[in-house]
Amino acid sequence: MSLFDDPSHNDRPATVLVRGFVLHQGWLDRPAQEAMVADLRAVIAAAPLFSPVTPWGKPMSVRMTSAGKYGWVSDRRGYRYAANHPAGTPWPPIPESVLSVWRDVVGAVRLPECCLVNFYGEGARMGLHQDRDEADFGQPVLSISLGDRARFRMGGTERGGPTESVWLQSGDVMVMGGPARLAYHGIDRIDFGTSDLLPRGGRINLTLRVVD
Ligand code: MD6
Ligand code: FE
Repeated sequence: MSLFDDPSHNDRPATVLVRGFVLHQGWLDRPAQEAMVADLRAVIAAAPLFSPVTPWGKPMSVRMTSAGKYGWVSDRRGYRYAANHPAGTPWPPIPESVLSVWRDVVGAVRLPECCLVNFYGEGARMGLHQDRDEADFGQPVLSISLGDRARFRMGGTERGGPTESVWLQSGDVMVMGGPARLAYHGIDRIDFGTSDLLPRGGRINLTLRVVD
């Protein structure tokens, strides 16, 4: 285990570059994380978490919802961006606390149109995938981690190539852009109960994307 990779090391460096992924460790302090969780509770009240299935009918272990112009959904009809929650209602707006991270980190002209909210309970994981349902791969994807730490695996743009992994902890912000924009990535596992941010444990990951 390297210095950068040790979750118990209390002198974590602020920014780490791994395979083109830019990881800002500890970007959000505890009060900012708590404020964001409160905003996300309001999002989830308006657009409840649901359990997606893959196009092949396999249930995913994460529960999801979204905020913004589009939400990301998966069901028997496939993966896609949709203007409405499966219940038929529009997605709530992306909270200002979340947009401000995008402004501060990406500093871009365009704002994200989708904030995907993934909830990982005990045992949940996410298989290696590419984020490639967006129109402009020049726009980065930004992710925010809240709650229990998770093992994030990163590869290259070809499936089956070499990979590396890092721990993502509560308050960490990751940017996937440039040559890494189409890299394979996923969550091997979460270390359930390693954070007390969420009262019943688990992990929330937000991914922010420009879609159109
Ligand atoms: C997760 N993250 O951290 C899953 N995608 O739970 C992603 O799938 C992801 O962290 C694009 C960019 C950054 C990410
Ligand atoms: Fe992804």
